Amino acid sequence: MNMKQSVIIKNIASLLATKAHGTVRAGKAQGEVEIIKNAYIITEDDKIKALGTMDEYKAMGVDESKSAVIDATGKLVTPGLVDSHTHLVHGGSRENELSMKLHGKTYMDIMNAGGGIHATQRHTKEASFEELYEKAKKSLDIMLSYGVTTVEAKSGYGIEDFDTELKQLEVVKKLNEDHPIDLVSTFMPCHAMPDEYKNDREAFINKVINEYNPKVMEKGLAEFADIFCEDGVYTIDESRRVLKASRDAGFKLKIHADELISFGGAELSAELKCVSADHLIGASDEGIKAMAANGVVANVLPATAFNLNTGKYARARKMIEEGCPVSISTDYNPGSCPSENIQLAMQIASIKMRMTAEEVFNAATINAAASVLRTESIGSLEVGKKADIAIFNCENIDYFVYHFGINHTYKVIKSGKIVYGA
Ligand code: IZC
Ligand code: ZN
Repeated sequence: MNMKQSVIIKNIASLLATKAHGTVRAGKAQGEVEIIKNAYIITEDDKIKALGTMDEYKAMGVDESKSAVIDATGKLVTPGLVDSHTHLVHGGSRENELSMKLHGKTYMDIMNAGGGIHATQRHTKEASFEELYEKAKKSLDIMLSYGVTTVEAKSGYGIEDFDTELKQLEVVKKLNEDHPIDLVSTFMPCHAMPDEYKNDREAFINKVINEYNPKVMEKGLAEFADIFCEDGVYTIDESRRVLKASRDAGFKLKIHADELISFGGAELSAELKCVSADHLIGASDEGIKAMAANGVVANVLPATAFNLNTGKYARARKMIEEGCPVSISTDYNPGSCPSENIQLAMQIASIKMRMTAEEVFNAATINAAASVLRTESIGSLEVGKKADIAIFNCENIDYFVYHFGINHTYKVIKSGKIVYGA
């Protein structure tokens, strides 16, 4: 018989737990958490077995001899963080765009001049599978070091070059097998309009719908489909058509909506009942209301807003007030957010979007799990869920958000194994 693997974390200053069944948190509940002071948590194999106060722990008379025991005196323990929007797999980098930005060029100026996504497209095409794998693996190691245990990863740097799209998705698949972090895969060929289709946009869209979608589905390489719906990229009507067809092909839906201007992407996400709409910097009042009414997760990407440096941030307060569940992700990518640091994204959300520490933690855990349809297994610490646990070098969630720009992580446990800080 196999020995059961067990980790005991005890003397925890603050345990961010959920005794009731964890589910997406919207409105007032976005700001509600359950904190157990002087707590313990025990895992068995890949699951959470028990949690509670140290008084309860002592009364149980636990035999510690067969477990890895972690003393978490003075530490904060939370669910493993979920980064539900990244462009993880890509070739190269775009630091050459920094001085252009400093001289006043916008994201779209750079893209329209053949840089931006088009530059990364060239770098990703040139890179071998192994190069992409090694680069993305390094980023996953960094994410893990920040307390992240689940990451969504998109294709979208092959675009019309379908082999490169497949190469990206195959890298995600292999990393999901090899790396402790769990990956959720998203197919996003409509990330830019290829030059050669500029005068026949329908032809490219037909290709995506009729050729690419069925092939990716058949190979089982992606669970979600996404599109860059934005002025100068894909129109509302094009996005509607592509997303509907993607849904018919079997994909769950995400959308890059209202990142740069108010464009109607939030409204479209509600109309299509997308699982999440992401960015939303320019989302309208009507769009936010419609999203709330249709259960769309508002996945805000504060580090991108910071780096775009237009001074505008998604209106998280309005979203929470209207009842949208808000999640926070990095948007890690080589252009608009060259940073894997989800802790910084959470801190920017608090400072610039006025989200409380409670709202921020729900956003990066249970609501982020909702934006990848994983609330049944991850996103909260409760008995029976996956033992994905982050331990931070601070006593409470307020301190975590307040002391910004550093890495608070002490240890990370993924599926019951100590995978960082062992
Ligand atoms: O490479 O610029 N916004 N897609 C939409 C991105 C940013 C990624 C990039
Ligand atoms: Zn993105």
